[in-house]
Amino acid sequence: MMEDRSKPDGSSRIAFAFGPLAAGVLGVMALVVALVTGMGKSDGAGGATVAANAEPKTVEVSLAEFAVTPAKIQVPAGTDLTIHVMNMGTMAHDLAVEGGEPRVPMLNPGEMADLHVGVVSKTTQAWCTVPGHKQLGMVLTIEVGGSSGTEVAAAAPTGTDQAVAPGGATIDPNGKPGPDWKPFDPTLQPAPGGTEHKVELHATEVQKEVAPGVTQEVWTFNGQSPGPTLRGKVGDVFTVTLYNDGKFGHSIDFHASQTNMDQDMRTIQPGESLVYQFRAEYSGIWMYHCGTAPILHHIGNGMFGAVIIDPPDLAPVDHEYLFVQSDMYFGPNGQPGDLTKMMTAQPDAVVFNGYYNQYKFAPITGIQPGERVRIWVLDAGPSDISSFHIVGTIFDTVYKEGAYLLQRGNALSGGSQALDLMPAQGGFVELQFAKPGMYVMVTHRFADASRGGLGVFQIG
Ligand SMILES: [Cu+2]
Repeated sequence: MMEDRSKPDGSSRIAFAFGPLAAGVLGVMALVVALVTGMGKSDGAGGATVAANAEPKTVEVSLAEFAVTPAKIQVPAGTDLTIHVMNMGTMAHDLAVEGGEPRVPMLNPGEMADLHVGVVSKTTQAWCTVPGHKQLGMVLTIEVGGSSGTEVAAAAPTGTDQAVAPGGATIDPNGKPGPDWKPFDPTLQPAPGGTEHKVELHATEVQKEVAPGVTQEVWTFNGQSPGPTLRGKVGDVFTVTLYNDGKFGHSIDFHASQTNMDQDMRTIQPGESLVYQFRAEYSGIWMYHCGTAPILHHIGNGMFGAVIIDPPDLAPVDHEYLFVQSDMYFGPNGQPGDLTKMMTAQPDAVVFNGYYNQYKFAPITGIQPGERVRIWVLDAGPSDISSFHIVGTIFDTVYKEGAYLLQRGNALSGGSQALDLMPAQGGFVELQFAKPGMYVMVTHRFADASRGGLGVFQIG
């Protein structure tokens, strides 16, 4: 043991170092033995009152991705229960009894703490409060019953039966964006000069309006979703410093790079930083995203963005835009998205650049008929597809996943009506608007257009 951080309220958190062998042994101990031991009558812990005749017991449980082991403990009514909690996982976890208290602090891998539940009189639950971890199965049932105090060997939790309350925030169908809302500027800036790009990204969780009447805790890079766009040319070197300014572990995965995931893409805890350097070897529009488990939750909550590496000899155009499509699964207002919904891939909203019907509320203007327009599209998912189309136009140039499907001026080329993208795919289209007036852009997967995947170009 390296350190004993006893706290005045009687709870303690102990950090200990152990090698892989010891970790394995401890893990097996936690799984197989799951100790139930009688301990001293009064441990002086704060919280619940200890009845004079309460039988004290200490039960050992371990936390890992994504389970509490054992998943169920059984104690006789009236037991003065203490849970010895060990984090045997590779991420930070905690454990809080239903209602939020009592709880143990966030434990880093290898740390342990005692959770004094107090006298238990009815069946209750405790779970890890890191968003998404409960839904993935990190729930402990404390069952009151029997008289022996024996532990029930628990089956592995499935996760899917630990559904959160149904529902979540709902969009006001006749609503408008709130007074503080600002549309996400879809204008794409040209690549900055030079061949080396230094970028700072800060992982943060922020409150953000994402639809009329819906504010979510959006997980972001630099407070925005999609995150900042990085742009350069083949051969350029990007040196990205990722700072974790958030509450939870986060990481970053650049699809534009080729590297090992255990180093550059490792999860860093709040307060930590890492440097991720890569040389762009291929052109294209590349997704980047947080890769911390559960990845579905981190992407679904907004942690994605685009890296654009211009193809050689990219022709100049009059206007260039970027639309990142993503699917959203609302939690209650002010909360992160609902991981259980994400696992069913039935979104509440499908959005361009992070807001429901964003460019219907704030149409894109400033384009004249006949001007060349290039539109980059990235499907960030996490799960939905895209069929990008602009009503009343034909694309004369289409570039998808590193290759031109069509190129203007090629006498053998026809035209294109939609750019189809799977999650994590991207490309661009080029077009000219024929006449002044209104042109609607959609994902032609119309169920998604009706869920917010729609915008307007006001031409002329
Ligand atoms: Cu993350």
